[in-house]
Amino acid sequence: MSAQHNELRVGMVGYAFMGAAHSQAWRTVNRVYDLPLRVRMAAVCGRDESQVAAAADRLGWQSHTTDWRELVARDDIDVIDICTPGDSHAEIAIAALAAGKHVLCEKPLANTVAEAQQMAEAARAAQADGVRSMCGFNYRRVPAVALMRQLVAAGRIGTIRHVRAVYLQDWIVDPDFPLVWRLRKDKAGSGALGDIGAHIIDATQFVTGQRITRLNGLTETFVTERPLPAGSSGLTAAAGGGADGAAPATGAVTVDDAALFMARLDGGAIASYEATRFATGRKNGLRIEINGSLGSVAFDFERMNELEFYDATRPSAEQGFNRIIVTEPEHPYLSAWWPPGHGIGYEHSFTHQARDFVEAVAAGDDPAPSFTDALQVQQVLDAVERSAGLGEWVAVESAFSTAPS
Ligand code: SOE
Repeated sequence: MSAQHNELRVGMVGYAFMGAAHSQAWRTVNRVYDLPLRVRMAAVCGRDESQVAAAADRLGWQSHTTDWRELVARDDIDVIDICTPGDSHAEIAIAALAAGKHVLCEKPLANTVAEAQQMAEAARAAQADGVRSMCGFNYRRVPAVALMRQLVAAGRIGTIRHVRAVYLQDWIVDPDFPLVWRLRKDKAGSGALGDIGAHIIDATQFVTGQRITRLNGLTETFVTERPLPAGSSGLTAAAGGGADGAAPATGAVTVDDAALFMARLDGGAIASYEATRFATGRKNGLRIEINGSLGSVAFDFERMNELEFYDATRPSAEQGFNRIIVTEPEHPYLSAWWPPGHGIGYEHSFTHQARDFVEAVAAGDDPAPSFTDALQVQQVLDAVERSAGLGEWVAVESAFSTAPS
């Protein structure tokens, strides 16, 4: 970091949905929280010169480039923020860490366990030189989810029996939705499983403090062929296409549309998970419920400023799910925002993520979730795909079973 100016100079690679969310966070974090370092949005990187120049202007970046290697090599950049599709996470993160840059990398960490292992090893090696790294599982930074963890950690629901989590979307229900990168294994690694299933895996492990050890899963691809997007590169048409007005060329969907699995956690809980892009009518329906011996907590992203808490220790005549409005200053992250009852949104979780990252870098701490935490999520994703292929229970290889390096 630029010590003389107490600045943290960020270079971001990628500027689509996640790049826009991260840009909003970098723009606001110092205006909302009193932090020891001031973020400078130094540069944004993208492949197309005119598009990345427009993105720099729209999102508030001071400069732009089309070469991420140039960004990594600059000595006036302290942080590389990776907001690209998963097929480039490993190459960019490993180069950035080797160059002594702190790294924030979007989820899932990588497209394969092997890549995630290389990233986690590179992060551990860089740690010795004070280089910090974090994976961007933003939902753990929704205040109601962080409050869920506080209640569970305080024993308010007792021994955890059940973990129940779904992440439901419907943006590709239309078979004519084009074959975008999230539907290609070579770009995304997996489909709903890694894109949104990773979120509920991380969030439930974060809330419970327990890790998934064994699971039995299935995946499904409902629509196996889709029209190629305009200007597709690197794709071979599966059928059709051509200037004669025939049906647009199509390409094969090579990832899951939906994934379901049941699991055992290392603290004794049993769990069910569902991630799908075919839950017609559910736009971003992330729901988590944890049932314990003394009560339950339940979160629904469609009501993200609320948490339901059932306290079984209350007199039976008073029992029922208590709807906590999570907007009090004592609730996680909320002290910096609005007076009670006003609420916050999806984008605020990214500002909370940026705050935690900046505070950790300033303090010389390692932010969470680490690349090793994210590697463990990747191992769960891999186990679901192995189980789906075998049709049986499989063990989750654990990132934490290896001896600390
Ligand atoms: C698409 O499913 C997506 O943009 C995910 O990639 C994000 O992680 C999620 O927060 C919203 O939906």
